[in-house]
Amino acid sequence: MMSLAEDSISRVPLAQRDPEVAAALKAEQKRQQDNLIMIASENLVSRAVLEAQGSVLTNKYAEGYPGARYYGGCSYVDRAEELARTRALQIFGAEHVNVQPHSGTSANMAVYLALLKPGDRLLGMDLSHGGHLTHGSKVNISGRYYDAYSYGVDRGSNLIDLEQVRARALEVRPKLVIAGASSYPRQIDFAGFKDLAAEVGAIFMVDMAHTAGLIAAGVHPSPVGLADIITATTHKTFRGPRGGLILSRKDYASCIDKAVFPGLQGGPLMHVIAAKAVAFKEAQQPEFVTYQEKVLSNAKSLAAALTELGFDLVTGGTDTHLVLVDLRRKKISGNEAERLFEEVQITANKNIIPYDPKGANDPSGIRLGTPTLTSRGMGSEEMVKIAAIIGAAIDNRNDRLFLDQLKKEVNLLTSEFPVY
Ligand code: DSN
Repeated sequence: MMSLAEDSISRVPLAQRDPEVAAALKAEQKRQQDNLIMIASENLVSRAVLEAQGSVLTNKYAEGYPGARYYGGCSYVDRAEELARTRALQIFGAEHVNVQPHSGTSANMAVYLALLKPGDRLLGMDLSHGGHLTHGSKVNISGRYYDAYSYGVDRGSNLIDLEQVRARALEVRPKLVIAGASSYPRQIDFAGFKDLAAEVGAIFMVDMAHTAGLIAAGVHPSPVGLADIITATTHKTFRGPRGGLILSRKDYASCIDKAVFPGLQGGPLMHVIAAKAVAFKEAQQPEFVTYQEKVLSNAKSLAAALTELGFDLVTGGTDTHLVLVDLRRKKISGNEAERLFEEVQITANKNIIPYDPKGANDPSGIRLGTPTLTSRGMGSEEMVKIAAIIGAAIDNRNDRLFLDQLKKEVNLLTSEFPVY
């Protein structure tokens, strides 16, 4: 291998320059091909998105915003960011967008920095009921720097009961009310949330990280026009590069932009912003709507097939891209199920269920999502097959030979639907 000194701007390909990292990348690509990826927050990006993200824009510093940067040489990255902003606004119909947050967490932190002072009160969905770490969990900065309170789901139905949320809001009197979740399989009544936030004089924020793609395609209700501020990620249902964004009304534009930069972040990841622009263009194509419709219909097929096999689903089903399975009736824990699925090459994550008698380290549920499988072109027929494999794996978890047979069935399915 040539030394860096001999070849400081290396033209040597990765496999030669760093065989160890190259091997890890190759193995990961094979893992993505060989496994049925059912992590609800993951997806597969297009080649075009990969290309933009792996581009020379990674070399550029561009602190500031298009037309007002703190560095020279920004004309082309300005173009990429303007394309991303214009397309995002067209897609969601919002008044303002900031496409610089490095992640959903950064987006949420920027909103809190913009709107709250340390110690101010916020009200978000309980993490153990399907909320998110950044919505006020005590182990997160959102629950440590702010006075965070939570609402949960109804004990009987496991649904968000707006009357209960309203009662909690009246009791807590928060400055910020957050709607949005990471393992809630149902639609959220954004209009109802808006009303209760208004009643207590709170700012209303929606974190639509999980459902952004569905919302962009118009197959899920949009919070735009209802929420004051909306945060999202671009890599879940949206199927773009890993990153975040913030939509807001015009009157919040300046404080949000100042909170993202210079408040929270320095130089934006311009290669990721270019890849976001590409993903936004993809989201403007008619095929994107067809794709998101299929994400939903696949989740419904999966839910129906699992129910048929005797699985309990939290809330009894889904209207989104995910199902949350309560495994207690199958006498297997979330950890055991996650490990068992891995043996047959299904990738999923253990998940706490509302009112879980067990803790987050070995919870009673598993979360299954359809975005990645749908990106591979799988449909309802495959969802039924996958549900059957899941059911058979759990029922025969101690039968090594049987599990090997199931793995072969998975191999057959994955080979029929190539990833890249
Ligand atoms: N960790 C993500 C998820 O899996 O839902 C949310 O940030």
